[in-house]
Amino acid sequence: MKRRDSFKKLTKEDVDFFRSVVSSSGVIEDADDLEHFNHDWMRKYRGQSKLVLKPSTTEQVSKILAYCNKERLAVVPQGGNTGLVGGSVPVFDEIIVSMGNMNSVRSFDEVSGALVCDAGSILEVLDKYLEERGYIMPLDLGAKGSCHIGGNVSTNAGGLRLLRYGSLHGTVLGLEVVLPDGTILDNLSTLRKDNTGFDLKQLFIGSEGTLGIVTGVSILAPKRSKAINVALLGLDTFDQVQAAFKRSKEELSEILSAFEFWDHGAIGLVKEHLAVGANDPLQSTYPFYVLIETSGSNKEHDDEKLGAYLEGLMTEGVVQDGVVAQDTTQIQKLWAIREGIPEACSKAGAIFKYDISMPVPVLYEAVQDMRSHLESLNAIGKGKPFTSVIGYGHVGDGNLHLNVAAKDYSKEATAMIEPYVFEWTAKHSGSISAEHGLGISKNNHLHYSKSQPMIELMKQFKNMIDPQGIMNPYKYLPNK
Ligand code: FAD
Ligand code: S2G
Ligand code: ZN
Repeated sequence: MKRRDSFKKLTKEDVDFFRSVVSSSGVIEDADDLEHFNHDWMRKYRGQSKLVLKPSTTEQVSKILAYCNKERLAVVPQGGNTGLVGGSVPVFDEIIVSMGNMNSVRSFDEVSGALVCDAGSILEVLDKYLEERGYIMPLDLGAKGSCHIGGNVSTNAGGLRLLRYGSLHGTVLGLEVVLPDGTILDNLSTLRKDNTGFDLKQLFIGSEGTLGIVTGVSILAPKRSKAINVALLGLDTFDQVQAAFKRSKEELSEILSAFEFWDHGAIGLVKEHLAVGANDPLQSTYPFYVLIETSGSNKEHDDEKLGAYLEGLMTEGVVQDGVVAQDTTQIQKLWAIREGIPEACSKAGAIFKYDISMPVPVLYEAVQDMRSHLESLNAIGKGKPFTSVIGYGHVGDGNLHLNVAAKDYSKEATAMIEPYVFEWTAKHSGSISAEHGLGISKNNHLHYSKSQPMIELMKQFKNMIDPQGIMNPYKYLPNK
């Protein structure tokens, strides 16, 4: 891919202008300091940005974008830089606008639970702020210590609590967004109901920095449950995982707050690479694991319900082993196994990540078919291009994280699994990106999940909002 000639190259005058807007502390030009911003979390994508701007106010963001729009300077908005599709780092020398300095809570309504905060607020910091007030963030991901709520909104992040609290399309009440020409859209409503015109905020949720910069978020926080239980189960087949899931919806019903699974390969990598691997309390290893979380208001009632559910599964042989966490420490230890899987994967070499959604019954077939496909190419095993294929994810969302470990990210290796994995997903009526978005790694495969008329309409909308194309270029929509 080639750098677009229509984008201006940065000049000293440009930098002087930006210094007049964000003062020197908000301007990063030093090559070593730039490294951190130019690399993505997986260290798979690397940009050559010469300038990072760190605005502290919405007005500063507005001035920056108005100038970039006039001068045709390309921009990449960056939050916690934990994205997994290459969306948060430049492709060439785009200016990075890092939101880290905009991290204040603006207001919190203790009656409704409506929280209004800056986009650069870290998810875990917000959750702690809410915990002190008896509330909880309606999303949780393994990246919570670094990711920003503005990045979560921009990627429409799913995560570990979607099963209980739904998607950001439902929990976000309003957004403050700066459009490419510097216009500030102030729609930071805290109303649960507002049926006055097109619901414009929805278009920015999941737009991955291609339509503007989210500077403020209004989100509805649920009350934090007093009674939390977590159980870890060992199972022999994915059919049993599904049976346990179906039963959990029937028998745990309103207190079910998470249902995560992982396979033997995933726990193997966690035990091989991470200390939290020692947290596994089960006596043997199993082909499949399930972590179930319940969140309710009455511990006794929940303990009884969970106990009856687990007993039923055990006596009917649906699960082979199981343990219920006895205290908060054990709860954290079990979650640490699940949340450690991405890091463990990244230590297994070059990881090809496929975040796909599909009907639950076929969820694990994607892993089995990928393995057989690589075996048919004689391409997996010791000394071969690929070393392992593992699966884990959010069963309740029909969301599989298919991770294929390889020796390197070579074109030959990529060609063995792409477009195979996208064709497989389309054939099984799935989506080629369930929650991580498109970025630079999935944009050219969008047609496997969206029709041409839909892609055309997305392009028209993008051109209307960002006619100069300066917002996060080369990504999200298919390149010509
Ligand atoms: P960044 O990575 O900085 O940016 C992501 C995208 O959003 C980019 O396109 C960027 O340009 C844009 N962007 C960022 N901030 C703004 C803004 N203020 N305005 C406009 N555009 C913006 N994702 C899930 O969905 N579910 C998971 O369970 C999950 N688990 C993860 C676990 C680990 C260990 C890791 C490393 C990642 C995980 N992710 C998960 C992926 C990632 O954390 C999410 O996509 C997250 O929402 C990204 O937030 P961020 O602030 O890091 O955004
Ligand atoms: C998760 C994280 C990223 C990955 O752990 O739920 O979204 O695919 C993933 O490793
Ligand atoms: Zn996930």
